Amino acid sequence: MATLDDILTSHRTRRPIVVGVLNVTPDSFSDGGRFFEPDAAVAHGRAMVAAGADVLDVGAESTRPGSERVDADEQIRRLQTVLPDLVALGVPVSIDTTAAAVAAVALDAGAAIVNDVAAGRDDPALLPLVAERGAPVILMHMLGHPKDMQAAPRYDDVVAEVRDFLAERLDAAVAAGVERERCIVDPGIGFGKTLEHNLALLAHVDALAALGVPVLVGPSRKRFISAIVGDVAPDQRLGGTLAAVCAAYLQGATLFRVHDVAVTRQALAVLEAIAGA
Ligand code: PMM
Repeated sequence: MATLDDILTSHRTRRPIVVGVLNVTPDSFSDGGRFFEPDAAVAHGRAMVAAGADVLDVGAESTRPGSERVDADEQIRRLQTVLPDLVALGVPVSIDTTAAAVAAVALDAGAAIVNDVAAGRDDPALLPLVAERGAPVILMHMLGHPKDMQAAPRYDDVVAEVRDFLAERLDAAVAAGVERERCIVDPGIGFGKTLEHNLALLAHVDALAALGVPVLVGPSRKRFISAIVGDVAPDQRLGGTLAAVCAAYLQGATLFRVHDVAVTRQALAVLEAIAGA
């Protein structure tokens, strides 16, 4: 089992950290609301821990392209029934939300990490909350908002722009009182990016790793895989997911947000063994 310290030093130790995805939503693109019922959500969390998840990332608001916002009260309602049982599974729980009120309730219930796909831009109270609680935070890049982010994303130099954005959000977190050593950055695969943008970022994870904090990538089951191999259903995108995970690990990423925990663990164990040979 990985401790918070193991996670926050993983960029130096090269220990791969598997973050299991648990969407307590009726409409996620990748698992289609299968874990909206509390019993199903907790059973799936338990299965992912048994399969080797180091962290469970729990979210109650879908961020799929085109999705509508879910207000904080509704997110809290969805989370309150499952968080205590998920925390009791014994691995750090991260809360996937952009709302400080939701993050506060989750931290109160024992969540350990805040995963903010808006990197503190949606809710000005989020980074100060993270600072006050001393919680690690994941700062993700997104162009636009889930509702319109895939409309026509444009960059002059996607790698440089995402790197500069993450550097700026790291500075904003530190200015809010968060220790830099408690920050993790994420290029936000699929969040306001074309296939070419996603591929450029996956090919240049090293430029993000140069920021000196752990890098998380979340390519799991995403649509860019279908854009390469043809139209396959999200749960048929495991091969593509593993290729992206392995490419990112070899360039310095150490946290991998995935749906398929056991096979990701296996792929990373072999990759780690080869890298250490
Ligand atoms: N992707 C999704 C949701 N949350 N958080 C981080 N930090 N990085 C991601 O890539 C990310 C995320 C969307 O995927 P899902 O619908 O499968 O949860």
